[in-house]
Amino acid sequence: MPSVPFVGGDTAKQRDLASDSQEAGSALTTNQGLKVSDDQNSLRAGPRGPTLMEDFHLREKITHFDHERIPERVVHARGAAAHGIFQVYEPLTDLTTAAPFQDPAKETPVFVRFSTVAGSRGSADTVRDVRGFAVKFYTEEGVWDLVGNNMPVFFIQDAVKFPDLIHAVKPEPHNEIPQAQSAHDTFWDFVSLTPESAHMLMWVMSDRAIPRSYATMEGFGVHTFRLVNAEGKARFVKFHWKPLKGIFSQVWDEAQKTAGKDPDFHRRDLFDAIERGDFPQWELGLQVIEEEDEFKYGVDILDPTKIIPEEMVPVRRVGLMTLTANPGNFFAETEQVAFHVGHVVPGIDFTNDPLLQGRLFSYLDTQLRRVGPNFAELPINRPLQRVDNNQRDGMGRRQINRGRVAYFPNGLAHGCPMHSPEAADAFRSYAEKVDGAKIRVRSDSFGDHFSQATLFWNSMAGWEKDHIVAAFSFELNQCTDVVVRQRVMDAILSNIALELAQGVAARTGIPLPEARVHPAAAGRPNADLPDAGLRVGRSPALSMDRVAEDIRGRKVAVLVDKGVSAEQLTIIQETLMDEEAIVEVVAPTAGTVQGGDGVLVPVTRAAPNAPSVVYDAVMVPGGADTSALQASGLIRHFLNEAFLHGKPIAAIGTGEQVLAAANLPTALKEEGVITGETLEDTLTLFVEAMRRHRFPQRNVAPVPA
Ligand code: HDD
Repeated sequence: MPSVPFVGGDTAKQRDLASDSQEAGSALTTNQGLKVSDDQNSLRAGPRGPTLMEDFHLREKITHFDHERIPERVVHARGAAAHGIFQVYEPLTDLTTAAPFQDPAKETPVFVRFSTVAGSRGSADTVRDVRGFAVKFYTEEGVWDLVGNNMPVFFIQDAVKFPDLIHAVKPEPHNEIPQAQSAHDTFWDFVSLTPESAHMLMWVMSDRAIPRSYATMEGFGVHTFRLVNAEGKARFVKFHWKPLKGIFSQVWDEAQKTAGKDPDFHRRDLFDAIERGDFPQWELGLQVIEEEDEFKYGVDILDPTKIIPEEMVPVRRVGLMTLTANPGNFFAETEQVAFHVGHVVPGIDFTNDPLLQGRLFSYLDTQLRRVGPNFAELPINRPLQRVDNNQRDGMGRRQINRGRVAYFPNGLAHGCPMHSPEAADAFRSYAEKVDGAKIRVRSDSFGDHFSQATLFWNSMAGWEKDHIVAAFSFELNQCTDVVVRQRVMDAILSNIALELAQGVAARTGIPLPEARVHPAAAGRPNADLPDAGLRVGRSPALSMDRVAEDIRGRKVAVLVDKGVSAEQLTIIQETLMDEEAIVEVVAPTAGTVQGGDGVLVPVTRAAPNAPSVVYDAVMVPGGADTSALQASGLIRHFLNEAFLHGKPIAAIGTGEQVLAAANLPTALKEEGVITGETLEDTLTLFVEAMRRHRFPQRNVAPVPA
């Protein structure tokens, strides 16, 4: 499905929110409505005297300020969000009665919040972490929250372990170090004693954990849910979000540097893209499994540490989500939005996945603590339709429920509001038959912790494997406890793939286990489940080794200084902007530079403010003289770093001398360093190279001359 530009106006939710916004140009008042005569001087006894208690305006203003924060989310504190719409391609009435899936003409408003998990609210965007991908659908039958991640599995199989997992990954409690990182002893101590985390560890040590942008991430509902149709027939379903821009990441060194140079990198990218009309889009995909096929795929579909490979159950793309507007107020919308996996609409239901079951408790509980008992009344959380029930009062109540009846059954209010036993659009839980003894036991069918970790490894391209080895090695080299380091090797890595264990051993100095733990001892293969070919195979869908369809939204730095050919620069800008790339002219200093052809060239950003890590590719035009550019240490550093991070680099004519001054090899066309071509050919090759995103074989920066 082609990317569809959004042409509509505000979504129904944005119109709903707009009714709350302040009048423009109004006079400053206190919270009691008094016009304020002076907001810059507090009331005091004489010009040099003490401030008076009586100054109610000062006290009100300061008190409100003192109470401006609410508790940050215990996980997923750092995030950014946007409004948009979802549209289904064709009615899915055979599968579900869920409101967003009935009518292709219907635009369902959504609010989507992306997040990291471990860091606090002020932490950097580009840390190695799972990304939250939470979608609130404002349907005409109520709010549905699909609270997913950018990885399809999770670390643990049972919600009772969640506080332990989070305590282990968060900063260590005695010194609150390190911020937003899993690279420390307590995390690796926990996961090495929790073999069910092996598959998820592969995902978080892959480049999936350092996305280039939110728009280039996949999303997953993780658990198996149910779709229920009007006849009451249920099927199992896994939800996927497929980004139309493709799946692309940074590289680790780049991500770390971006965290310092632009901690708001992802937030800024999302905000800027929406402001310029480059609306991020994802297709919603469904993997639908008939109830009778529940045990057909060699894994327990209730186990959140497993995927059903797309090659076994294809992902059917059923609709398109487009993010069209930024929030008007970060706190009121992005901070106060309250997601809950238990917010579902008729036609969607749960399964007995023990992680999902625990989440069904946790999200409501956390919203009550974080936002308060009336969180659902806040503008960003309230459904589009009227809410009517007998719940009353509590802190921050907005609704004024008139009358004396707040109970059911009642006669005094004619039985209203009444429940709807007959209504087809009322929510009814799927009548799954449940019968079992009360036990604290995990099903044996959850026991195979390694096959899919191996499947993931087998499915990676060579460069992806290199990055995974490097990531495990980096993390373990940050760990100081030798027992922890060795346990990761013995209990986790050596059970996934010998090649992986050997690679990490070589980079960390951790000895390989003397006798490799036999896979059977580590809980595989699982004798209870039919082998559906999954353990030996590959799943190409897991690899990120792909080429983008276009370069829309990619950021190119064009390096210039005095002497640059303004004519070449114009052609470069026009060609790349026709491709909807973003082109910024970067020079050692801000302002303008004198082009070789006498034209003054405006500079977008000065090199100290324009680190190479925030660009996807770099181009150096020629001109009468590039000596000023060659002499700049910042420019040489820029080029070296871009080279190290595998970015497309092109130089035209005398621009090549700048590459030479930076000691870059110039004969590497296959690896995305384009030189020795005409301007036209350079641009064609450059766009092609940008569609490949990165050239990961270049992992060593040349030493600057
Ligand atoms: Fe969670 C937030 C996703 C397991 C408890 N979670 C939160 C958010 C996302 C996820 C996207 C941020 C929502 C937002 O943007 O406001 N969480 C997941 C996924 C999981 C998962 C995909 C596994 C499949 N979570 C999980 C478990 C528990 C929680 C097992 C507890 C038993 N999660 C929470 C929470 C949070 C939360 C404490 C923190 C803030 C919030 O809910 O609103 O309730």
